[in-house]
Amino acid sequence: QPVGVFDSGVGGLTVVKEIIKRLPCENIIYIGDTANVPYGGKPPQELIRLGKNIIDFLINQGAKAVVAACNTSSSVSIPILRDMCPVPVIDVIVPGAANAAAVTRNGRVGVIATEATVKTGAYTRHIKALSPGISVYEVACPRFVPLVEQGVLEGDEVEEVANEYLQPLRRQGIDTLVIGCTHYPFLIPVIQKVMGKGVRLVDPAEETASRLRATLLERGLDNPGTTSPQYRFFATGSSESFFRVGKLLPEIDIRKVT
Ligand code: DGN
Repeated sequence: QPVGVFDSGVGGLTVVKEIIKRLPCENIIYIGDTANVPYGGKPPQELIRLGKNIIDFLINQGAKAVVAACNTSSSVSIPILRDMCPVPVIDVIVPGAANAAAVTRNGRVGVIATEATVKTGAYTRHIKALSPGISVYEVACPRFVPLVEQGVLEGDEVEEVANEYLQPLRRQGIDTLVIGCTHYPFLIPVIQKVMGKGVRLVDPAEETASRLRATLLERGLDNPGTTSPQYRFFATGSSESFFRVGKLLPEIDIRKVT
């Protein structure tokens, strides 16, 4: 049985990469909802409807666990859909918040994410639940996702946009920045350049994959025996950006997107 992973598009592949590192024997089925990307500006009811369709699809394909490799879904729809789901659902917000709370030294944490994620305040809530003294500064970066989906990952335009979004965070004196959208790790070189070396970037994908591993082990759902795991990729709309952007992650062998 595969692990099901979903995102609005190509961003969730940055989570798949970490899952493969920690769970090299698991089969994975991935769906990018490219017919509806970007999720960031959509209202909650719409995100819940889309999330439900995608989870149903993954369950029908035999998924034994679902990873919401999308911060927007994790913050908006998963809290509502999780209880209706017959298999464990792992989100990216809780792991990302835990990681950020653990690594900050000065108690000032920035979060960059989509508008929808920022609106929920989910990162602030989860970080403060772990460590109430931490100050959290969340900034929406709506232009990042379209750039990544187009495969524009460096150059003047990206730097200009990154400066516009990130300079206010620099002024807050944060020492930790949560990459709160699974598309953004593709922009890490530019983000790190603007923030400077002193700011630690936290990619929630790492802790998410660890938690998936722990959940599978706990429930006896892991698949230690497979020597050649199967990866299947689906897109609800255009699959073009999968090939173009997905190919930039050498850890993932994207041969076929249905
Ligand atoms: N990759 C998604 C996230 O982590 O929030 C959302 C991207 C989008 O569709 N705006």
